[in-house]
Amino acid sequence: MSQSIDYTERIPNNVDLAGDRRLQRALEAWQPAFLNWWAEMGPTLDTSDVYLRTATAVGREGWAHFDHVALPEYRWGVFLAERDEERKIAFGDGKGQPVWQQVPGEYRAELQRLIVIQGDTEPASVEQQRRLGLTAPSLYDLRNLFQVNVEEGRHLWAMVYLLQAYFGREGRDEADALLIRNSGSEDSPRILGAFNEETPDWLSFFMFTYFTDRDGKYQLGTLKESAFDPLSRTCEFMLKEEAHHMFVGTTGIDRVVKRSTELMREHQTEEIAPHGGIALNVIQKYINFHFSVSLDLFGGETSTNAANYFTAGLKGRWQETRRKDDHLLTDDSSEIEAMVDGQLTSQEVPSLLALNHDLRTEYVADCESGVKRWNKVLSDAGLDVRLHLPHVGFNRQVGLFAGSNISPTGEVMTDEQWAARAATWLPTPEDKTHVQSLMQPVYERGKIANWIAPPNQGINGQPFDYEYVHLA
Ligand code: BYC
Repeated sequence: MSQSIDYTERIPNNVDLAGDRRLQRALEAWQPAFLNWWAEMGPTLDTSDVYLRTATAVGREGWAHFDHVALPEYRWGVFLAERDEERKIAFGDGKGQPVWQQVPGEYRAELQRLIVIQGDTEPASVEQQRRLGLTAPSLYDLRNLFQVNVEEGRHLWAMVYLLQAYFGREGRDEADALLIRNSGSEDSPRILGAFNEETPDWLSFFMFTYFTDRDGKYQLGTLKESAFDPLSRTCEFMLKEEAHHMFVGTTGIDRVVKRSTELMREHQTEEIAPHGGIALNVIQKYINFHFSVSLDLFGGETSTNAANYFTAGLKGRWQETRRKDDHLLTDDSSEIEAMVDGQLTSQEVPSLLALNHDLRTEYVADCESGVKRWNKVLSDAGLDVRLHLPHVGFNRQVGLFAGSNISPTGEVMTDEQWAARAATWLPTPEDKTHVQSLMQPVYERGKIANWIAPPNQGINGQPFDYEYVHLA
């Protein structure tokens, strides 16, 4: 298999699609439905072209090419990381055996389900973000939004390829259904909770790309370990694209915090809303919300689904091969938080049951790195105030904390105490309205909205005032 991508095909790919007529026809039949979906549910802002990167090869070198591209003409396709002929299953019952190139009958339903859930999130995020182009703080940010959107579209292609290539008629039906469910729809919503929330403003977008895309990073990391090799190779390449999405989130929040500190200094007050800024306590509330909603994406802290996926070799742990244990976990136990008689405590459970918790713990540690960065911006500005991640039990709808009232600092609250304090912890309608009021588009080259600082550098070595987007 060659690692370079064939762009002469109707569907660019590095999987020799031309050599499999049946599959090629199935994907070519799905392509117009995808393009219709993009036209109807994709970005609402009309543009002539956008400075985008497109993958040219999946290897370490030279995998991206930058050019101005009309969005509907972006070359979505099917790109898998190179195959490692020697690859062996790293965990579970099949440990040490060769990885699978086909779907074993006994795991068909579970694998299909995992791929459908993963696939469902990708177009969902495009739908959630579709109106953001109307209010971008700069052409640079507008370009980044569209880069994220086209790549999420490609990640949908990645999952649809797997469904159509390996899951027969049911897979084709699931591929169609991925374009029929819609974010926030009453009748056919997206599968996971966070993907039915709105992304109504750019602060939410940066939080989403920081916290929710990072769940994507960790889930893809576990699917990359899968014994089903085509899934593993797909996820490996998706992870490369994902890094930019999280960069958008990390630096986006950096820049909002930086601008807020500037406005605080300039006006000698924390109350910067009247001066067109976003107060630090509002940024903290957005962190609280997006972090807690993203934690729900890990499923329950204890999960027999996760144990079964692991034992079967379908879904591993984050960096499975670097873990120093037996990769079977049948005799291991783990400590997780627990709620007993209304009190927060901890509990020993079999490690196999605690795999969602294990992944979530890795994720939380990674999330801390951004908070550290943003706090450095605050300390560099000579401020004592700090941003924090809330307690993992705060505002949860899924798992063992669902139904409990836990404050950001981890105290268990009564319903009355919660109701009295919730507005200080989560964005209120007033906070959202104010943030929304700041969302005025700035489409002049080199200009930036008042509520956010410009980036330290542009994209692909271009200056900040580059023509990243030509509007229609
Ligand atoms: N919402 O055993 P449990 C991304 C269901 S993001 C609604 O505790 P499990 C991206 C669950 O389905 C990454 N339902 O959980 C980011 C189960 O239902 P059944 C997406 C939920 O199965 C930004 C029941 O509750 N990828 O890529 O161990 C932009 C009990 O579940 C939720 C994946 O998630 C929820 N939040 O774990 C673009 C990877 N949580 O079986 C893209 C694939 C749980 O009783 N998915 N439920 O009917 C999985 O690995 C797992 O399905 C989950 C859940 C981690 C999601």
